[in-house]
Amino acid sequence: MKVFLPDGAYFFTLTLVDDFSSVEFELNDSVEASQVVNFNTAYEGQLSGMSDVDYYKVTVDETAKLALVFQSELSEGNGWQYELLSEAGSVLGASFCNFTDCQNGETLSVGVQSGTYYLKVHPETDSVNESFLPDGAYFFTVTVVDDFSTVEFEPNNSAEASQVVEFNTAYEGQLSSMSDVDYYTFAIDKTAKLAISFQSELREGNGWQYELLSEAGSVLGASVCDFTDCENGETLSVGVQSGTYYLKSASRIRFSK
Ligand SMILES: [Ca+2]
Ligand SMILES: [Ca+2]
Ligand SMILES: [Ca+2]
Repeated sequence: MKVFLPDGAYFFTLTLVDDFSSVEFELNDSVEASQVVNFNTAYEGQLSGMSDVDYYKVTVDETAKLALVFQSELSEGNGWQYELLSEAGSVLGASFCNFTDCQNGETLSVGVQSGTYYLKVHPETDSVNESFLPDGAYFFTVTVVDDFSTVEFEPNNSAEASQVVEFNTAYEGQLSSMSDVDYYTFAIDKTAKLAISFQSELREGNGWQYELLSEAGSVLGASVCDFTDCENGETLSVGVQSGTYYLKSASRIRFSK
């Protein structure tokens, strides 16, 4: 197939750079082989093939908010998928990074307890076709943010495991997978009108569904938040008595088996 033969010469240069502290080291394809990384340090890695997976490991010694900044060198339609995993392997936060959004950089914030956590980076698509491999490097920085009061703490997948939240405080959460469900709980000590303001970071066609539940589990109010409306923010108002309530958030499209 000579027609596919690239014409002309190609050139390359090998250079040994002394400062290797912030670069990826293969093989790092499993939790066991994960590369230990430091906070507040920009790392540069790349996916070498569709089967490449990169694991990085951080240790947190306090309850904190982890901010993960992820960015790509190039604007790639088939980009990167990355996940923040607990030591036990549960997904605490996840994101797809592609196109110019990824080139501009994005931040994923997750509340964590002290412990060991893993960042897993792999191709956005599950295909083994190498034409879907994102080109160029990716960059990430993990930072511990002192103010962790307004972030979601996983696992919060049931009323029993719900996260206690305060009034008049903006919380940031995310659905880490289609099966992720987030529960928040709060107590009300009088008859009142409860206003829930809900907003999304991005304009998403498959948006969020959230519900206000009574302690017994009845749905007192519900809304679907999607597209520009959700990006702009909306408010759901419900009259409530004193008692315990839950806010439940889930993805709008639910897959059933
Ligand atoms: Ca790699
Ligand atoms: Ca790897
Ligand atoms: Ca979540």
